[in-house]
Amino acid sequence: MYLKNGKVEFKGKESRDPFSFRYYDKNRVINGRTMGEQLRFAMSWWHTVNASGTDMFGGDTMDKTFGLSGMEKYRAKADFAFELMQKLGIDYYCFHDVDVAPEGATLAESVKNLEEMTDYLLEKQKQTGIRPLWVTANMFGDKKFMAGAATSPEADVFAVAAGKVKAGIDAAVKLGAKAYVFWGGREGYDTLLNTDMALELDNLGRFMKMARDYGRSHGFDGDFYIEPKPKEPTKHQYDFDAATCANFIRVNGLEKDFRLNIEANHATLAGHTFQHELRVAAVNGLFGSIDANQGDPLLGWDTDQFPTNVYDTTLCMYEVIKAGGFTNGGLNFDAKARRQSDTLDDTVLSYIAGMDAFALGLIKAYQIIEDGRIEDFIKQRYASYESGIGRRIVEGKETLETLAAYAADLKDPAPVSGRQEYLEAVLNDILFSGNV
Ligand code: XUL
Ligand code: CO
Repeated sequence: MYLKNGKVEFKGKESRDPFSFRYYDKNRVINGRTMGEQLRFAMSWWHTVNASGTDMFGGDTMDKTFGLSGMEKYRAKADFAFELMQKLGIDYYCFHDVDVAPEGATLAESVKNLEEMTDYLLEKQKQTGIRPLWVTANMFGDKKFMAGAATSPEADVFAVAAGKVKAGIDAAVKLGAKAYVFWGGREGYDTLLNTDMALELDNLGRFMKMARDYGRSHGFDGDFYIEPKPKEPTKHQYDFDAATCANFIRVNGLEKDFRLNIEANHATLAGHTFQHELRVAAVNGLFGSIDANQGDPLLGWDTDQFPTNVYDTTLCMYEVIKAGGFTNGGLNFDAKARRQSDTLDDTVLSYIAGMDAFALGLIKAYQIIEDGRIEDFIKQRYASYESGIGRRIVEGKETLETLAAYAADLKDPAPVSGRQEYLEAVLNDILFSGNV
């Protein structure tokens, strides 16, 4: 098995060794910063260490129990996770509370298990320098959360959820995580016949404010992220997409502390491109982090596949560069090897595929900028706002009356061609020719 045989090395694009990187050269400097710093890859604990190939029609195809049970099993999983990250040269990991420690019969027991396991993780972090990118709490798996957590109709469920988030923020501080994630889970509804939407939304806002206030008064100085998703598990999720979340964040006055964690497969489920969601986050000043994966356009659900589409990774990294790069965020592979990719070698090969696709995307994104044809076209397209009447509009110096007077005698003004096909050909040119 590959895991026994050393690290995955960069061997260049001519390499035919499947256990090598062809594009990801962690220490290569591009535009003043290393690939490693710019991509900030993270391992998702739930898919990598726990998911075992189960689908709606069949059970596990992989055994990730290491033949153990109880806390021993969780320690073995942690050993596996850190070994894998070291082999791949990944410096960050992301986890839900229940990924790393077993749930107890009560909140207090679960928190005790989590504290015991985070002691263990802290030791492993000290040995390796690896640390969490972000932490979250699973508030969707257990039956008590079947109608939501912060949006549950039961106040006791709201209280248990609050306790889990408190423990999660404590874990983030203890392990040095710079971000805490809220993915909606079951924060949404299936039918208005049984739902008080106004109360649920207010409660969700109250919950986030409690989390912020606790975090800020207990040493958490990182980002809070909301991860948009339009549906699944509930029919209507309250965190539908980036624009919906931006509105929620502003309505609740959370914009100083909260940003967005954009997931590729969630974007496409919302009927958007991944690039669109990243741009919406950025123009609202809310770009934070990324869950890197891809869906299958012929399947209508969240397949969480490893990202291998270089067209998408390029446009993603273009958005990241334009947004100023990651600060506390990074690229978390919220992705799992397919049910038929059932060996540990497949897990390693999946990460190599995803990391190489993003490394190539980073290289190509800088080439788009250097090439200049696309950016120059956009600049030219909006040139009328740089002088004359356009400039006065942008500067807020015009009114409806002054513009009506200005436009009264204009002869049928029309915009110039958008040149979409030409620009798509330019993108192909950059992707499929030139150096890497
Ligand atoms: C679910 C999803 C989650 C979050 C963390 O679709 O993306 O794994 O990233 O709860
Ligand atoms: Co995700």
